[in-house]
Amino acid sequence: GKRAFIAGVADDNGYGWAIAKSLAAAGAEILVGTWVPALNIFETSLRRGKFDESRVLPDGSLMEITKIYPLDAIYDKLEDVPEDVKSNKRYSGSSKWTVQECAESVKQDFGSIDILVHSLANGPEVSKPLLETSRNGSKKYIGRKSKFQGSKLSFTHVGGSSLSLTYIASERIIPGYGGGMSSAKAALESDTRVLAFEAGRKHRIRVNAISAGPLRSRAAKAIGF
Ligand code: ZID
Repeated sequence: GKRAFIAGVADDNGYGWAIAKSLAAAGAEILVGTWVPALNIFETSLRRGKFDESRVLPDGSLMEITKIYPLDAIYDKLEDVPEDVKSNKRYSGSSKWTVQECAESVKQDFGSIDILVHSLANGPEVSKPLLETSRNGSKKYIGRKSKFQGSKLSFTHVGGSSLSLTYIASERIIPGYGGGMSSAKAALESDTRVLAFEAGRKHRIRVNAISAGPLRSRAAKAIGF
């Protein structure tokens, strides 16, 4: 079977969870990356059976998550993490949650993965129109998207597939899709093409993005969609 790492699962409402379920139903082993501040509640809820109903697969069995990794995709490596974040009590209880460390942990634990899903969302200024978005706000979002895709999560030696979620606001004006998220999706789509070319030639890894339809996830509620 294939092994999938899905970044961006912290409840059972988002795309990450739904994709994890589909992959599990198709026989894949599921690893997830969960935003550090959301890790505790996600693990607790999972343990207490809060998601059991939504864990049911078409064959009646429950989706198993082999391992949950703490992740904050804003940071590439430990040196990038500011002191106040390191010592923040929402972060200090976990370790190895930068992109690079997380990738290393997965490699140590499992050797390699076959499928990488990027299902992260969190623009710091999402509710602001682009006109009022700070350079920092949009830069943060863009950086995160492309960095994660380009990260060195170790794929199976040859082959493998990476998937991101995008939105048509990259190409057309969708009022309310603010905070530089439209720019981030445009960058993501461009990165997807370039990375598909580069990683395809170099490692035979496929890089794709799906333009998603509306889903009332936590992130979608935050922007009032
Ligand atoms: P979600 O909140 O379920 O998932 C986002 C996850 O990212 C959460 O688990 C967060 O904890 C996690 N996260 C945030 N910041 C970080 C971080 N720094 N490090 C690690 N994890 C972090 O939301 P979702 O499932 O909606 O989002 C998943 C992907 O789908 C995102 O890339 C979205 O942009 C994309 N997407 C979602 C929708 C939607 O409707 N939910 C649409 C298009 C794309 C969309 O907005 N019509 C209107 C709107 C839309 C489509 C059609």
